[in-house]
Amino acid sequence: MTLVTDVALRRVLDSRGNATVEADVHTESGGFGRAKAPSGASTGEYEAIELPASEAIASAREEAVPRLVGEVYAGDQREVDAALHAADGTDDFSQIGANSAVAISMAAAKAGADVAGLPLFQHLGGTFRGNTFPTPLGNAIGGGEHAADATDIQEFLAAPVGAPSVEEAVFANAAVHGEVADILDDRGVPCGKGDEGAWAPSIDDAAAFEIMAEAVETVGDDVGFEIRFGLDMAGAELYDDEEDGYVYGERVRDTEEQIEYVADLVDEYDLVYVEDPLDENDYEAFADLTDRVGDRTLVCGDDLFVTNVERLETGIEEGAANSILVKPNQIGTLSDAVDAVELAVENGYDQVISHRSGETEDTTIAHLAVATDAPYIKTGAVGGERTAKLNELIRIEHNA
Ligand code: 2PG
Ligand code: MG
Repeated sequence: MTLVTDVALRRVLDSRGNATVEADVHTESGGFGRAKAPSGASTGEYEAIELPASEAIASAREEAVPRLVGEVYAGDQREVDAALHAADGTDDFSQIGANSAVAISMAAAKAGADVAGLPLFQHLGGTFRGNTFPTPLGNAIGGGEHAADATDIQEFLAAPVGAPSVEEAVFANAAVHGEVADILDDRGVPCGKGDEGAWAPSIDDAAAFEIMAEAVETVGDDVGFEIRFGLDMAGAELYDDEEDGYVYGERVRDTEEQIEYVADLVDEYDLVYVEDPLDENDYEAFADLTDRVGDRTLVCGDDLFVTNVERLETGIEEGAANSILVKPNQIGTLSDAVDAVELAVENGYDQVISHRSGETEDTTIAHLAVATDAPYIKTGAVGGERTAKLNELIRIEHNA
């Protein structure tokens, strides 16, 4: 392990054209790591705080860099992340920004891997990993906060559960994305893409379900393995306090109706995955739904858990959800993200490692998914910032 000798921070572009934080970590023995923070649009109320990039950089230069340079070893991730917490001094990274924190945390991990001469996933704990791979969830149709005038449900995700390799799975998702375009074209529906590269047509959710069902079946027949699909409903965005229910255009569903609706969808479309079907404050409703369909689908908490061990503990106690979405920038460091994974796994919850809607070419989450043996990774289907992770998974599979 070698001492951190320099931490450089700068503003770079993310996929939405917004400024984000890039961190470079250098070590005494010439190790180097570079990482960038992603950024959410449908952010959870309880996420760690992302500051404007310039502010986060200025604050981290003042508070964090002096606690890292000459003070911590790049290979000791816990020490690096503890220094970030100490520099910040709050419980939500509102002082240095979770965007600065996560960029430095991930860059230090890469520098540690560089010093050790290991691929990042091995450095992160995956020495015996690399033979099983996460199934990629590929966003093919989307709306909600990620695209205007499209579906109410935020993401319709292809899930190539029967794929024999990550390579075939990645190509299957791209094929589903392409098949959706053909179906939309046949129906004469023009459309652009949302923030994550999914098609964002002006159709209702019912039409999107039909199109997804057709697309996964057609591509599944073509490739000869099972492809199912799932959803990110981003329930906290659909939920309206004043309406006391989930708003779908003109229609409002109260909590009971929402649970019923989702349970019916799971059965009608054989959904393999349902993320945030309910509001981020409603553990009880999550528990009710999990009770009903948790034996046959993954009920995943994203805004519900925000990669936060305390919120996950509450969920476990209440039986809310059976899987957790893991986004390192929601909590600010890799150590915190891994703590959430470990607690999840100990309690029989599956972890799904995830991108954000605002992304960069950073590939850390591909390595985190392999390192933690995650059954799923959610990182889009097409678009350079998404394929950066997917292609990295293929390289890991090929030991390249
Ligand atoms: C989500 C994410 C990623 P955002 O809700 O799961 O798909 O979206 O990054 O906008 O929170
Ligand atoms: Mg989500």
